[in-house]
Amino acid sequence: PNPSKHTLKPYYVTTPIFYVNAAPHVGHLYTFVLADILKRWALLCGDRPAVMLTGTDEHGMKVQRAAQKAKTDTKLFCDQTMLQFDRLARKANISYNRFIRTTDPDHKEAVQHFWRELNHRGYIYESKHEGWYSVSDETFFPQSAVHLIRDPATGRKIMVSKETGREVEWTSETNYHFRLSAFRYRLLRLYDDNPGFVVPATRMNHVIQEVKKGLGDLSISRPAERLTWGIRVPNDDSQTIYVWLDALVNYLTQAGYPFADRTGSGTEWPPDVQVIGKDITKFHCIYWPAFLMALNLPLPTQILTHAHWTMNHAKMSKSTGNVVNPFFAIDRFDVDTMRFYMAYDGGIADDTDYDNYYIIQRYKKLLQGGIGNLASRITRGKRWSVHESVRYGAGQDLEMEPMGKDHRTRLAKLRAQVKHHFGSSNPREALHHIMDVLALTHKFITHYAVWRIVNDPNEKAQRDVKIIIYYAAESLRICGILLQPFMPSKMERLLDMLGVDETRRSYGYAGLGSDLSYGIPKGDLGAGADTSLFPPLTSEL
Ligand code: ME8
Repeated sequence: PNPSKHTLKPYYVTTPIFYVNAAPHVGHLYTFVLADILKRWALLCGDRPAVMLTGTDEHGMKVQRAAQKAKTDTKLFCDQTMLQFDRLARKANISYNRFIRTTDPDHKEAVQHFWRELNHRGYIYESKHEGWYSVSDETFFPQSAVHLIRDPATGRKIMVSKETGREVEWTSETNYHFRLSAFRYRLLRLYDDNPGFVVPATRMNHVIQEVKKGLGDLSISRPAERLTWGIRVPNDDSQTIYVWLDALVNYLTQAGYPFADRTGSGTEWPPDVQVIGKDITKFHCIYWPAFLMALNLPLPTQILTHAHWTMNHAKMSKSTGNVVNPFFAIDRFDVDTMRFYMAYDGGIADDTDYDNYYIIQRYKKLLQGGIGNLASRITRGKRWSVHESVRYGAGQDLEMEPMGKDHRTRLAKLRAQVKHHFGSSNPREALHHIMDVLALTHKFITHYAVWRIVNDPNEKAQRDVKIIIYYAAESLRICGILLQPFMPSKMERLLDMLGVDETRRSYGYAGLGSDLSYGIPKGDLGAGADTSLFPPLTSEL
């Protein structure tokens, strides 16, 4: 262990905290998986500890109404749904450090402290507020952002948000406001100085346009008689803190806010990356940095906004109900298959339509037929020893034709390229890159037809076999190491099959020839298709 590791600021990654108004669906699984991959990647690179935060957003009108509808006590209702999100995180092998709930006592203290600080610095004032409130989005919309439509379900005329299509209700009340308008210039400076603050760039541009259009002040409390379910405004029991202000502070609560040191040094603050869905861009890319700026707190380095999973091209959503149950999906396809599918097909810029057909295609072609097939061919080969090939083959060349040279070059460059894609917060590109190299390895061994050469008693042929097996084994080992963040259990098994020592599975060993000690499988490989890395699927469609 590196002794300085513990004095370094940990890598800090967060997910949004999920509303507990309904059960999780595969859209939530996607966010979990993306954030978990980023955390595991940081650990794989091994230069500092890593912290991942997830949890549930339990206050507000939306949850209060869902509990009323279920005729359940609100806290009890939260306790029940919260467990489903936590259960999903565990089932999906999400390595979070804390599952935070906004009903946790330390969070409540952090929010009230945050409020007092904003107030102390003169950023809060009281005034009358009128506007259209969407409970579903937990946000006010100005008149220009709503329109009247006929509800297709009931035929009733209703007012909805133009942006989200969700129903809004007219609200007129006195409440507290945050001087968001005072931050317009500083926000634009932030975006200008940090073009990577919001990923992808298209969404960054959209945020800049929004802020350029102008920013009004933000209502940050509701009368307690309207919204009872929430944290009270300090020194004013008649008002409840707005659920989004409450929710955003969760990221600070984890780091131990209020900080002993003003900037939070000595903790994991600030986040290196915050993963969110594109639906909540405004809250994280405009309101959130403004809140932090108001208190002179360090800002997150990057907000990674991802696209949505759709069903028949409509956004999967709890309120609409067009959702896929992630528990069933994991039971059916296995956790690592789902993690793989989400990361391989899931969009950052563009939405993806969820489809079992593609899960099965990816499984058969890339996992079972690709990496699984390669692993069993190499590790179960009766007529060669991986161990011997590795010791012999390192640094040796076949009289390499372009095919072999290309393969070797790609292997040698792979880890740096994967790191590059992670550096631009693009695990999907990283994954595609790794899978492309595996496909090339497949071509490589097919091209040299090693199972034919092995029959040739000629000394040169026997040497060539070892060299070919060496390069194929290196591909599996390197890809196996680099794929660990995506498919932790399967890759553990693969590296065991290859006999890679547990202490040699980090980024530093992912170079070509970085480990020459492997090749003797750990444990019994088992026989038959059902014991292979990616066994045949039991059900197809
Ligand atoms: O917005 N595709 O909570 P939420 C991909 N509590 N991701 C999806 C998705 C889909 N179809 N549907 C949801 C909230 N998500 C607030 C957040 S943070 C301080 C407060 C994911 O339960 C996506 O990450 O509505 C989205 O941002 C998140 O779930 C919203 O979950």
